[in-house]
Order: sequence, then structure tokens, then C-alpha cells
Amino acid sequence: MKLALALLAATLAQAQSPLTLWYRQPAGGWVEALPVGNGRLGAMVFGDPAHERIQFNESTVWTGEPHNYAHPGAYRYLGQIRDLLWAGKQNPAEDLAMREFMSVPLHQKAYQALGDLLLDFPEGQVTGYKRSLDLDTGIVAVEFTQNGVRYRREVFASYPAKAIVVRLEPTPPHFTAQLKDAHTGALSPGVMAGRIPDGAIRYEARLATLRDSSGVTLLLAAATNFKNYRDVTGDPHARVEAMLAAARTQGYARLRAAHLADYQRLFRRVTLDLGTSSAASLPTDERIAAFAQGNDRALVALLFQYGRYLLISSSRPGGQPANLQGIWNESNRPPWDSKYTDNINTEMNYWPAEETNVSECQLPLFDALKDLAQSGAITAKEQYNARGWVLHHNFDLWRGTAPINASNHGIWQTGGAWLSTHLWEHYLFTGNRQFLRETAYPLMRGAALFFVDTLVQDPKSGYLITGPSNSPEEGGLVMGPAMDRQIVRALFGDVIEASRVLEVDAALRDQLTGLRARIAPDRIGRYGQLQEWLEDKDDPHNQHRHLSHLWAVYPGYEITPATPDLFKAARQSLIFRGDGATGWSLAWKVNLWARFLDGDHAYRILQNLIAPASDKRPGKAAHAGLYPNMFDACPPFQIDGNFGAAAGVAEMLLQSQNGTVDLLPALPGAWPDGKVTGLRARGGIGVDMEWRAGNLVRAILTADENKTVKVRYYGKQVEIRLAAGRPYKVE
Ligand code: FUC
Repeated sequence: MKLALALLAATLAQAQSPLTLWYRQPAGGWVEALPVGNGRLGAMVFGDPAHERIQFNESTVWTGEPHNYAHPGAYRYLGQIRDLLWAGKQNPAEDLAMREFMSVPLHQKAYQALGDLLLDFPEGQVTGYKRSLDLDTGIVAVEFTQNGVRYRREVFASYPAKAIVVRLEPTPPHFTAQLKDAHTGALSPGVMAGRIPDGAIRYEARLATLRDSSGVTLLLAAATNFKNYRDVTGDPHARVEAMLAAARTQGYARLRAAHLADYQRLFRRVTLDLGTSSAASLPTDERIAAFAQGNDRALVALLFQYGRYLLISSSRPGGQPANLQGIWNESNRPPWDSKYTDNINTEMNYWPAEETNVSECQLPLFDALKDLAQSGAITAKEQYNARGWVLHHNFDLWRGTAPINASNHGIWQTGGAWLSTHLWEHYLFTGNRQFLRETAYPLMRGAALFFVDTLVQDPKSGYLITGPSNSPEEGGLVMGPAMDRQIVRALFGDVIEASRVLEVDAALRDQLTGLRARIAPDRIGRYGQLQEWLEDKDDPHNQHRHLSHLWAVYPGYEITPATPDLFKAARQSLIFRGDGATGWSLAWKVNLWARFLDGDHAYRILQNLIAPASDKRPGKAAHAGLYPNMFDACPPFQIDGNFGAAAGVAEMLLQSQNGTVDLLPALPGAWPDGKVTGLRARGGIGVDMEWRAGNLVRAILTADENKTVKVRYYGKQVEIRLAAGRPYKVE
């Protein structure tokens, strides 16, 4: 009896744990299944008692093979394309570019599914079913009672053990385990190996079964022959064997403990409490459905922490960066190839990395930038006859950097420049000079050199502009869109600053300073809007998902309250764009409204984001929101919205751009009381805060190094002196 009560109490406590997603039924479809991942392996757990499906991915399973996509000699057409654009002949310019200036081939390759682990158990009546994902442990659990026995299935992806671990407790009367190859459909009990039909990737997945007195542990390892974007000479079999050999020497308790130690070291750095309500005791799918009718503050905190969980699970040092779906993909023809779209989506994936204290999760992106700087140098040379490196609006496992798909939106020059600003931000947040010197600066410098060589003078205004380019993804091929100019100004500014910190490249610094001042400034148009293009041609009724010209407000910070006219115009542009959008666009709007210091408006956008998503079905409109598993829907599922939303919540609570640490800059009325610990501000500063009735009770700032910082809260600004490692209380 006592035990039963204790069990019941434990079950209830878990049901209401603020860090748990949970459901009363198995997943009906993929967007109901629960994700686990260790950065290289990802899996979706469906949780059917009798027929478990664990669909899994490995991050280097892609179509294609090592390939350089640059279009040899394309630079010979550059002048002609520009002249056509300057003569107002956009269609002929796009046609010429389509013929002579595009990636070879025109499309990049696709991320693939790898397989399913299928577990079959005896059928039978089940009671007390529950399926959950505990973000505090990174463990998916499936629990139910059958024939009087309470079963618990646990699944996690271990970074230290390099494997997906499945635990069955107690040992079921009997069960079968099979691997199903996502490319051939073949079923096999212990090993699955093959080659991607369209390409050079070979893969192997292998299952090991370990039994002990209290249950069964299944270890799933998978690997490919991918070594790097130019080398596929790895041996998947040897890799998988090595992974399993190491993992199988450990019992379940040790595997679990090692996973917790690794995962919690990252996850537990941040806590967020926005208060709770009765809705918090409901299953997660029901909470999403009910969100609009109430104020389920704890669901916002859950979404925030889920973003951190997903980043830890899909982007770990040594692996690939998080792609359009992170690492989770069921299809061999996924939407947009589940690759890297860097005219917003890839960057958004990393927006929460620094501020929410999982900085090292951004390292895979920086590794990718090292590759892209190499392949992008070839594209720069062949297509622009320029130094440095360039990345257009997509890349793939093979680090394609040339313009893909169509000239009216594929030719967009500032992907590498934008991603390079992440390098500088990483330095600002961490203060890691070695990283700045060895990794960041050479990449940033190369990204800037490309524009030193390619900025051209606008014949009308005399200013410097980029081109041919695009304001993602509208308006076609143009010269000098606002976003490009903002990004290049930011990049040049970052390189100038970095060269000062490192005391290098004085001549380049002067040159960049001179060029930067000549880049066409932002302009205010006839509707009081910030112009998206050089010409005053914005349509105030345009509610396009991309908010490119607002880049300088967020993620950039050139336009701030200190530039009041531009700030007002940018705000007007955002108002014109409306409060609806695709998933990731909503997430961007949350961040933008936070930067406009309007917490209530940011919260209104969050309400649009936290709504049941629906995909396009006959007779039914698609709309953005959250799927039952809280994956964000563009629709379809794209993980950027999850990451952008997590960043947005952080941005509402803390900002640190432009040299001031701003506490609770955009706190909405909906969150009068709360507490957050472990956020990070630029300057290497940790921030904890507690507020009540909308007022800051206390903030604790802890800096990595001695420094003086400006802190602002509720219009008050103070300057404080922080001693390294010593918490400073602001009240
Ligand atoms: C950009 C967006 C689309 C989608 C795609 C992956 O092209 O405009 O909405 O997010 O990336």
C-alpha cells in the first residue's frame, strides 16, 4: 500500500514536473513522437506499448558526394548582370544569371532518414499509460501496466556513449527487435548496412542487446563513411563496432549516469520560472490547444527549455550543425531537403546558443564555417573574381556555396557574412581571445575581404552597395537590398573591432573603416517605413514572412533607440508585416518586439506561435504553431521556430547589445512574477533575476573577468564594477 502510494505520488509529481512533456496516448504520427539526440544520432520515440517504433537518424546520412558547386568563369557575366539591373531590366538580368551564374548542378543534396528500430511485445490490455520526455534528464519514458505488471521503457541518446540507449524494465515475457532500413525497407535483427542510392554515403547501424536481472538494455549505434566534406573514406563498420564495444562494457546504471552527467552539465545551467497555473497539470497536447484561452505561463517556460534541449540534442561539438529539422527527419525527400537555409533559418537555429548558456553547441556551426570558407573561396573566385569567401542562401553536407534553385532568390550574397557575425558574438559572450584569434578572425576577415572586392558604387547615389543580390525571398534579383548593406556594415564593424582587440591588420582596419562609411545608409520611405530596397517601393500591405530589412534591429543592433528615426521606421515596417506568419517568422517577430521594448506585443506573437499547428490538407488551410510534440510548424516542421522562440523569451528578459546590460527590457504583463538563473550577457556575464508584480526584486550579475558594466532596468541606468567570479547584487 505504502509503495503504491509512493508510486502514485511519484507519477503525479512527474506529470506535473514543469520540465516534462507528457501524453496519455502513444504517438499517432511523427510530429507526436518525442525526440532524443546526441548531436550525431537523433531518434523519435513513438511509445506504442506493443509495437514500439524508434525512428532514427545519423547526421551525415545525405545524398550526394564530395563536389564543388561553383560555376567556373561565371564572373565574366557579373558586369552584364549588374548593368541590366541598373537599366531596370530585372527579367533579362535574372534570365542571364539563370543561364550563366548558378550553382552546378542547380540544386544541392538532401538529408536522409536512416532507419527504424522496431520492438514488438505481446499484445494485451494496457492501463495507466503515460509517455513523457523529461527535459531535466533528456530521457523519454513510456510507462504502462499490463497483466498486473508496471512496465517502464526509457530511451535516451548518449553523447558520451555515442549511442541511443533503450531500457526495458522489467524484462518483458518476450519481444523481438528489428532494424528497418529507411532506403530499402529491409528488416533485420541486428545489423543494417547499405549505401545511399544517390551518392557516396555508406552507412551501418547495429543493435546490441544486454540482459541483466532487472531488465534489458538495447544499444543502437550508427555511423557512415563521412570524414569531412571532401573525404568519404571512413569505415562505418569499424566505427559502429568501436562505439558498441565501448558502450556494451557498461551496465545500464552507468550508461544512464554518464548520460545525465553530460547532459545536465549543459541543461541545468539555466532555470526559468514564469509562474504556474492549473493548466500546467494537463498533458502537453492539451496545454497547447488551451493556450489561447488562458495564461499557461509554465508552457512558455517549457517551450523555452525545449529549445535549449533541442539544441543540446542536435548540435554537439565535433558534429554537424543543426539543419532545418535539427537532426530529426523521417523522409528521404524532406521539405527543402532538410539542409541548411542560411538566409534566416540556420542563423535562427543558433540565436539561443549564447544567451541561454549553451554556447558550445554553436561550435559545429563554426566548424562548418571553416569548410564553407574553403568552398566559398572557390565560389568567390569563379563567380566574382574576388578574394575571401562567399556563401549564398543554402549549404549542404558537401558545403555548396554557389547560388542554387533560381536566380531571383538564390543569388543572395550575405550568407557567409551573416554567419560570420556569430563568430564575433561568440567572442563577445565568452571573451575567448584564443577563439577570436585562431578561429573567428581568419573566417570573419575572409568574409569581409569578399565585400572589399565586390562592393560597387551605385550610379544614382554614389554609395557602395552589394549586387546582384536579393532581399530574401522577395522582390527578385536587385542591387543593394537593405539587409545586405546592414549585414556588411555589421561584419566590417566586427572585423574592425576584432583587429583592434588582436592588434593586427591596421591597414585593413583603415580600409574597412573607409568603405563602411560609404555603404548606402538605411532609408525611410514614404509610408514612414524602413525601406527594404534602395528604391522606395515597399508595399505597406505586404505581409511577407521574411523580415530582412529589420535585420539591423534583430539579430543586428545598428538600429536602436539611439537612432530614433530609423527605430521608428523599422517599427512601422514590422507593424505593416502584421502579427501572423510562418513559424520561424513568428519567432523572429518575438525577438523584434523584444528589441522594440514592447513585451506585450512580443507576448501576443508568442500566443500566435503557441497554438495547435496544422499542415495543409484538402480543404484545410495550413497554419503555423506547435505540433503535439512541441516541434514548431512553419508548417511543415522546421526547428528554427523552436530555437527562435527560445531566443525570443530570453530577449524579452535580458538584452546586452551595445554595451548595456538591460534587465527585463520587455517583460509582458502576462508574466508579473518570475525567476530566471543562468542567462548570459555579452561581456562574459552571468545573470540571475527575480521579479515580482512586474518589478525587479533583485538581479545577480557575475562576470568572468573584472570589468565595469552599464546596467539598465526600468529606465534607471547604473554603472557597476564587477570583480571576476564575484556575484554582484543589483536591487
Ligand atoms: C526559406 C523560407 C521558407 C522556408 C525555407 C526552408 O526559404 O522562406 O519559408 O523556411 O527557407
